[in-house]
Amino acid sequence: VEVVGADTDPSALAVVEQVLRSAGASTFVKITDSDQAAVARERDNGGLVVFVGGPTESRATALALAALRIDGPEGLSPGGYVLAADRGVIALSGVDTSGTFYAAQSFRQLFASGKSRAFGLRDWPAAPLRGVIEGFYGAPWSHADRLAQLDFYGRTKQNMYVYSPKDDPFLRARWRDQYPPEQLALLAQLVSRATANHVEFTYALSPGLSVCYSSDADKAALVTKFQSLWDIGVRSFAIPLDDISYTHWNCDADAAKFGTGGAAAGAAQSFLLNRVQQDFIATHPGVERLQTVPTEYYDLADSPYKTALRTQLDKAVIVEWTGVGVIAGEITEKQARQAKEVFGHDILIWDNYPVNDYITERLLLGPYIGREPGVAKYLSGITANPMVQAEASKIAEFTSGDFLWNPDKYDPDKSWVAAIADLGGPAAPALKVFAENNYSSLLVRLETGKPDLDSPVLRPLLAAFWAALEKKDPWDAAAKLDRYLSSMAADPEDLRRGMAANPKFLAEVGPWLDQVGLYGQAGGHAVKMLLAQVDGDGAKAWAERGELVTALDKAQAIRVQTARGPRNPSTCTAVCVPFLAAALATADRWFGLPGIRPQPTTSMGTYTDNVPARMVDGDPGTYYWTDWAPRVGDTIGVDLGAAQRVSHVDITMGKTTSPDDFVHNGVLEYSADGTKWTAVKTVTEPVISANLPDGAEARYVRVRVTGTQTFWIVVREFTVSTPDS
Ligand code: LOG
Repeated sequence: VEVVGADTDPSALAVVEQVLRSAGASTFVKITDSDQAAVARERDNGGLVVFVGGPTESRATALALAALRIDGPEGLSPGGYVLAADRGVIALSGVDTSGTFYAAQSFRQLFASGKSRAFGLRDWPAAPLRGVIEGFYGAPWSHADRLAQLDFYGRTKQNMYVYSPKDDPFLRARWRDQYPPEQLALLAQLVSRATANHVEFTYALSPGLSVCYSSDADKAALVTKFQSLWDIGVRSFAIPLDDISYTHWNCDADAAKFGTGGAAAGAAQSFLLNRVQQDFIATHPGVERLQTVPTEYYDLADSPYKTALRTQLDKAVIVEWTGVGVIAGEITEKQARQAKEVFGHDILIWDNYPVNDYITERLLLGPYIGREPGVAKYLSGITANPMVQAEASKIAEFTSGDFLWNPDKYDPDKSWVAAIADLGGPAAPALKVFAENNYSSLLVRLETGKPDLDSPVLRPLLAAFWAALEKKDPWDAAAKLDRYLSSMAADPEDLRRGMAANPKFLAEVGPWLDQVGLYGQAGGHAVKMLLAQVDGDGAKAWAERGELVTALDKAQAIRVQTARGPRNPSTCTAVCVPFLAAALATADRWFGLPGIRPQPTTSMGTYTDNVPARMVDGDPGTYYWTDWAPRVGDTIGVDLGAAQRVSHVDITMGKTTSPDDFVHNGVLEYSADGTKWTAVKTVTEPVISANLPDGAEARYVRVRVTGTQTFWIVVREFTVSTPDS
């Protein structure tokens, strides 16, 4: 029996009914809170009575809670709730309808976990705004993706979705254009799905590429566009101004009115936003606060631009900030407080995780880490910017949502395991192996300088294996390692079978999944090859070597089409390829082969299909081409697989049509262990030929960039010679 009020949240009720149905209930009797006699009768009959609705929805729940001597949700922060069960009664009571909806979600989770004892739960979110901003470059999510995401946010108690895909023309390139009716109808569907999930749908319009800030016509165009979305039910709006130039005006009127420079840009933006605030936000009761992304969204350094925003932009506007750095390795409570001060407005974090638009060869499937709890508590909240792969983004989104609800208790590892279980269902073990080898959590980007965190399970297994091999007693360690490598090799089949019900996920991750499988296979052959060598079985070692090379070549030949061009997926990053290269080097020394199969290394991305492998292919006609100008600290080089005597290095950079694409300020250096480096000479020319000191031992040789430059880098060949080669 369900006891509801006239205003009981329908979505909460739907969740409750779904849970009860999955538990075998086939008939529901619904009675309303005004029918107290019926309520009393049903309770006396001994059936399960479920009260749904907090003080604003149903009067009956409060009486039921009182009978159980449990306090109601009054006084909890928005979204808070009480969920209690005892003596045949279950009560779900939110401080608001969202709270009741979250009570229903917790009820679902508790039911799934099989806990059936009496319990009482008081629960509320730490951060007011918790969610996702679809704010990446590249193919926008599909309509079906978005519907699935909105349901997922509801399930994970997140309450915000910002609609801001960079490559949707109606949002940026052609922001003034009105939507055709069929597009508006799709947006209306998203809005109602968001509402059903207690998610605020924010419509974000980015006029910065062409707007004239002082123009009445452009202000009117913004307001007209917003009005068309208001008319289909949108109640939250944003005007992002990130990734535009403020040294350039789109109209002479702006130059005349505001002048030039950062202060002028801040004044111009404040002028326009304040007018939208007055003419649209202030005239639409029931609308949420306007949000913006400033052009300086990535730091805390005060500037003429920030001063202008701080002093001129209406205080009602919420300002988004990515932390220090576009991809912030960590965000501290202190920084959050400073952000509020320097921007002079309430701050919502635009968190660039797990977004992969700048590193399209990777999937970022690790948990959300590196944010102090105070960040969630003292700011308006966080919206995570996800990957172009919507389904695969759910792992990281689950964990950021978890953090935002209760940051003090957040445990990234536990949350991650729960996220895997939620997405993978019965295939969770296979999904875990896959995610472990795409565990590029915060983050590999240059700004952070952090080591790669990929393959946390495989890494120690490999270290133990090498150590055991050294002691000539590799058998136990090999068996453990082989078990894990087998699970990688089987992963494509296991996951495709186990997650067949989620074809979208499988399509998104296909090339990465195939690569994990091939690295698992290649790794298995590497182990067998090295064991055969210990056994002195050359024929077997040779056969395994052949299989290893075949699988490795296949893994490196995989291409995935991305917005930045074709890419070789990067899975098991900085773990699998170095292991396989080291295994080959070890075996080849044993076979007495010349034995250098150098693997290219780089800290930078790849322009189109000019992959790093092309600088070690022996063909000066092909080249590795980075896809951005290097920053100080960037490196390109080779990994020889194992430390060995080296005598000479030849590097040829640049090409006829891009003669300046070489390292203009750098240093050539080598290292046996990847930690201690020895400098050979400075690099200022496109062609380098250098002798290394007598007796030099190296596994790694690289060029490290020491000065800034605007040119990208082309490396045609990077060759290392040994004394006997
Ligand atoms: C963009 C964003 C992009 C992200 C990562 C912001 C505020 N804007 O550098 O659309 O997804 O970086 O590449 C950005 O982060 N600009």
